[in-house]
Amino acid sequence: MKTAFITGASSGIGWAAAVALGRAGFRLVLAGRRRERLEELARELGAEVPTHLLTFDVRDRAAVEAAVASLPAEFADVDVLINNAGNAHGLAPIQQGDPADWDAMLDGNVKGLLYVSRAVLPAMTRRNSGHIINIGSIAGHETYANGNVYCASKAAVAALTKGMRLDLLPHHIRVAEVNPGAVETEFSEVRFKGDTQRAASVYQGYEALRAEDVADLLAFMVTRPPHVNIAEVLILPAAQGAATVIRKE
Ligand code: NDP
Ligand code: 8X3
Repeated sequence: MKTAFITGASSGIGWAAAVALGRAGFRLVLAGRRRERLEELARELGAEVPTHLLTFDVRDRAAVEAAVASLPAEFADVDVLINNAGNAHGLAPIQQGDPADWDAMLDGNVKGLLYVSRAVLPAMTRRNSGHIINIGSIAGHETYANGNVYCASKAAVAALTKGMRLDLLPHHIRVAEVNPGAVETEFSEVRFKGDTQRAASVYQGYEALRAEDVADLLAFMVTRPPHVNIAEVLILPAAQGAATVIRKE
């Protein structure tokens, strides 16, 4: 049984990825800050999917290192790492941006991904085997008005994915990036700081992706034979043409 480590498993894409990879026969390390959500997910997965829960903030390097070091032997040899934890905080012109939001995005989406990868990688390089999927975004490839720092954080994920793929090539570690468009999750609730009406309006008038749509893709990618790396995927709702171009009914 292979082991998959999923960050941001307490919600949205990460949660759905856990369900899809559990069904595909993986043992799962599930990480997030909200312990009770991870426990609920483990219950939903049931006894047939072995799970180990890790509660930490990806921005806290010492906590990341301690959590990964604490993995029991049967979960320590991570085969698949899905760097999914992340969020947008705010949507404002740069001149009105809140530096606390900038810190949250750059520290979480960029440095958090680095901290988790750095902590997990020895288990892969030692075995010359592994598969890392970074969850980027259409926003990392197309900067839109007011998206400034979130877009920059995801552009960094795109650059890091390419850098990691090159550096880890000698170790037979596949590195890939999945770039979703609009997915209806808690993402907009977080971006708009709990304004549920504003968050809901993001997904009104068209059919957004469901987290399960992205999870299906992730399950497909991680079950390809070892010589195949689906290196970069843009996955959009059929109604989305570009980051801010959506056909609404
Ligand atoms: P959700 O808000 O539903 O989930 C975000 C997840 O990330 C949660 O499980 C949250 O867990 C975790 N997380 C956030 N910050 C931290 C942190 N500092 N430390 C640890 N865990 C953290 O959003 P999505 O599922 O939509 O987002 C998942 C990824 O997909 C993100 O990287 C996002 O940028 C990306 N994405 C989303 C799109 C969308 O339209 N929804 C489109 C393109 C990309 P907890 O709060 O428990 O810590
Ligand atoms: C999330 C999608 O378009 O809101 O990454 O930036 S978008």
